[in-house]
Amino acid sequence: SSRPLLDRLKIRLSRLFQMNMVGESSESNGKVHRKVGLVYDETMCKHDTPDGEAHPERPDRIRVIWEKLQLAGVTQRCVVLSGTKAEDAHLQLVHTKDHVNLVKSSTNKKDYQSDRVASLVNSIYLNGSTSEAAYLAAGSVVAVTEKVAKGELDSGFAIVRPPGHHAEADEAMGFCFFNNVAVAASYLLDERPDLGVKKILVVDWDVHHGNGTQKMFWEDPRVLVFSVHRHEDGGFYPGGDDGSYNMVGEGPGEGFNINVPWEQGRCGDADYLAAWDHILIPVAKEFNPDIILLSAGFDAAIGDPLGGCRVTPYGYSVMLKKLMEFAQGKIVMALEGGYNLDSIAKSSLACVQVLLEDNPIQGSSEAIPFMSTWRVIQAVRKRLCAYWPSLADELPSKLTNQKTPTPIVLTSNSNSEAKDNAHELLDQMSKLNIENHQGDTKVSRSWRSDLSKVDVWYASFGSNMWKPRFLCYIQGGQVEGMTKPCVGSMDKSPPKGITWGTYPNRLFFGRESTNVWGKGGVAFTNPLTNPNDQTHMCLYRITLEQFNDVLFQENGLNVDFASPIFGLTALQLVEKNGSTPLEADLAPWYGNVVCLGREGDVPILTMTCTLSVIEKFASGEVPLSPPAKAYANTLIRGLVEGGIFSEEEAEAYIDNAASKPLYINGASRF
Ligand code: Q9C
Ligand code: ZN
Repeated sequence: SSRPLLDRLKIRLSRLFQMNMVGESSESNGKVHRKVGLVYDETMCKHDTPDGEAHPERPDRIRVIWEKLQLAGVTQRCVVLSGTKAEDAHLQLVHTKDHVNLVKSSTNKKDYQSDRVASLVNSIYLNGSTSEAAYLAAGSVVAVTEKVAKGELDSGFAIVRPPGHHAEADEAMGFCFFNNVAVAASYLLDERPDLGVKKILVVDWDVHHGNGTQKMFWEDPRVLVFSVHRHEDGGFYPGGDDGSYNMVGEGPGEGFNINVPWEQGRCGDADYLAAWDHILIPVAKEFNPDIILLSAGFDAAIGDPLGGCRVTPYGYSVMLKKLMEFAQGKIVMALEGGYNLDSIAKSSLACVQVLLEDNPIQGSSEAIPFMSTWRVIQAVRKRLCAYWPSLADELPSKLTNQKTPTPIVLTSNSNSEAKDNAHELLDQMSKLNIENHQGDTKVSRSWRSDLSKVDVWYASFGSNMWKPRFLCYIQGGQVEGMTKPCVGSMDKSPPKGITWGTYPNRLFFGRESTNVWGKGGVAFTNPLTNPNDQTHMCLYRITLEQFNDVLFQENGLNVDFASPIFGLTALQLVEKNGSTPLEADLAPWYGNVVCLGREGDVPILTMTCTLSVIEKFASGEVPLSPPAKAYANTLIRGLVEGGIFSEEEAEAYIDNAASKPLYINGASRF
């Protein structure tokens, strides 16, 4: 394993220590603990990319979860099971014989490729251990499910990979080979009538739609499949109409398939809990399942590089707690996706603590759902109320009016006063600037007014993550650590929104000194993505006009330019191509605007160096250099005050970014 030695030692020590502790406490305090099963088997780590290329669905995913549970001392309080291989007959309850045989015999990429080229392009890789891992993943979920159904265990968590919910009857896709949860559900219903399970609720909170599971139980009223996922009108993986709320099942299964398709990313605890309170929980009460199988992907977690959502460990724990009220708490969690190692470990621990009925972890849900969330919830309720009468009531407007706006592009400037102020300021500025001719001012006036009508999210990864520092670029001024003040933007209105995101880009520090911070390297991010890399960014919603003023200041320019450095044409280009190099002499530092995605209609833009400069950093022609203390502290303050990291974690994050060499990677998107 690639875990640092220190971690392994810590685990050893805590294991020794906790063995004694548990021996004493479980007898002395007399509290009856719930029996929670955990499946973990290192063999499932052997499934990997054939030639060691980086991939988000990587072996360490299950290792970090297991180590987190060990370090927290919960594994000693659970029943730990090693992996069990699935039986072909059980796999064939939901898969075709051909598919099972294909996975069984697929010992290398070529074998598989020759048979099913199409499958390979649909987000699948395999090596000589894939088949074994896939059999273990499915068989382990079956084994723990059987034990929970029998009552040998109260609940369980199968920490397995490869994941399962995208796998269809005759197709591997989305990193999945066998549909682990579907196999387990069918096993109970078809093979074990003696256990008395007649109704199964499948809850799929993986950020992706559980297309495989949906299809397998499409006409089956014994299995109620509920999936909440990013959908974006079919634009988010696995895409198409399958994940829409109109897909309710057919024949006897009509009404027994429920999709909650988010229209946007950034959904967090508030959005998920709203879906729970106003869809899943009322339906679960009516359905009254005998057992719950949870497709527990943690890729809707905050910081996930693929998901782009913001569910916290606390949010997951509350969602799970609410499910514990059903089926006498008989819940089997099976890991699906989840690609931020830290997030999946923390979220898994929070969930196991719920299964153990430990004191709930601390957290708060101050945030309120997006407008789009209420829109989706109301649409789902309307579509399904014929089958589930508890969804028929209209939601109180007191509730649905409490919402954060869904981002949209401003098509007209509603704030004409602000505009006039900006003009006034501009006039004053131009009077002060002798080089700014009358004619230029006119041009300037119109570009500013045009760009003030367009909103963007400016994603910052350097000192601007600290809000007071970023505000210097808007309002002018100077904060601790800066050697000179900023002039600020023409339009001094504060950002209309602030949020955080994590992107698969490499953060690094380079160049020797700057005007504003003095000696030391400053932050850049590689415009090329790599799933192993992560840059945390603080997003500010500002106008494109303000974005230009930030760009001017970042590049040491005055803000009284006659034309924008990044106008509407450049914006169109960047949205199409991903990045746009700016005029090289004008913007020597942050001369590359990169589009990281969109939130609703609003593009997310960051500024970094160009690829040719990246090459110079990688070759050593331009130096990489660690940030000076004052500069690093500003980043740390931003990350801590933004709630992304503790101080120690933030320090480690910066240290890591400052000390790793920079490699030029191929661009890759998963
Ligand atoms: N543009 C699970 O989370 N992404 N699978 C493909 C193609 C595949 C995720 C993107 C994501 C699969 C289990
Ligand atoms: Zn997923």
